[in-house]
Amino acid sequence: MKKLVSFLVVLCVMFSTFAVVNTVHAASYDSTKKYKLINRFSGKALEVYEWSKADGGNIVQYDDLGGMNQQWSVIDVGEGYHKFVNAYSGKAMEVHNWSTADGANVAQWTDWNANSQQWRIVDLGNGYVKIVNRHSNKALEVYDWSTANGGNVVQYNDWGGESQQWKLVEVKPSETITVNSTIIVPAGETFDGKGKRYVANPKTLGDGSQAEGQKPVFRLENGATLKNVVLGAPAADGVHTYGNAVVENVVWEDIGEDALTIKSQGRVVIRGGSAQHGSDKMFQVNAPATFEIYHFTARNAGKMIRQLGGSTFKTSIYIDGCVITGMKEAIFRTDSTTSEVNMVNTRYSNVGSKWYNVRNVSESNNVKF
Ligand code: DGU
Ligand code: CA
Ligand code: CA
Repeated sequence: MKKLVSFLVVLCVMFSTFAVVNTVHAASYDSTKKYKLINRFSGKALEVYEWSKADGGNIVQYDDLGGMNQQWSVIDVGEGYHKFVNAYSGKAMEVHNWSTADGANVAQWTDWNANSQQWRIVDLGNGYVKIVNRHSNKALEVYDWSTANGGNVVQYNDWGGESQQWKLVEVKPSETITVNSTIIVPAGETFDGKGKRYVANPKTLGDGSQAEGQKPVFRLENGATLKNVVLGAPAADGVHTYGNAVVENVVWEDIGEDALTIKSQGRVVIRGGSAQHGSDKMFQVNAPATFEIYHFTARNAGKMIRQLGGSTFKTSIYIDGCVITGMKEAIFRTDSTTSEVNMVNTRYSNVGSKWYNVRNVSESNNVKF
């Protein structure tokens, strides 16, 4: 009898282990890809309603029309959670107002590293996942079994209904363009890549190795904006900026020699986007600059930011709402005693010494995981 009991105990432990393994198993999502989320019951797509860019803009379902407001970055933020960032607005999906109530609205808000903006993606083993909020522990659902366009998306007690099941489908770039000579974005103008992938011709621009002297795929003149671009491999010397520049929703699938270089003095702002797989540097600062990086995902490189070796000019760096993982050396390395960094609302892990030779550092609301 004793033997039978202990056998049963062992069996139970085995089964519960299996159950745990099954429910925590989740596919991995690439931060440089975009996904659409299709509801199982209605067949409709998760979207930001009426192309809102505002904090509080509602999240609903609609016919799958392929718009950027129906495309999402799915970003691993560590500790088993992800954030969902809308490709059009750059804002994060959240349960509004820290609610823990059934039926509470799900909308978008500026990503500030809140638990109400983080979600557990649980693979249901049937091609669908459920998406559970970190703060409330409630599931993302289409309210009241709606099959209508504009049907509201809310949180609800996780009861396993089909209106709480979602399929994540990768949205691939519509086209891959080989760039033979550097694309110049003139002063004050905007280049919108509309989600297309751009790759360097290795014979004319560079093969994306660590060889110096490669040419950039994009050159931004003073006041230019580059947006909605996917840089594929090889990415040669990435993006060069001359003066002020904005780089919005640009992803580097595979960093070339480096991802972006500040070539002359200015204010360079990066909003959203992601870069990964760099052998050494991601962002290179070769001139005095104010460098602001918002809601960017930086993965796997030697260092995220490097001020030109031996240079003593002042670089001011602001990092807000980013996810930074897998930097061998540091987030920022400089040889200048006047350069400074302020990092806020950011999640990071495995970033080497974090600040390498940086004398002026301030930080708030960051989480190391
Ligand atoms: O000796 O100046 O890699 O701008 C080092 C070089 C090096 C730069 C950098 C860049 O720091 O060429 O791409
Ligand atoms: Ca909603
Ligand atoms: Ca370079």
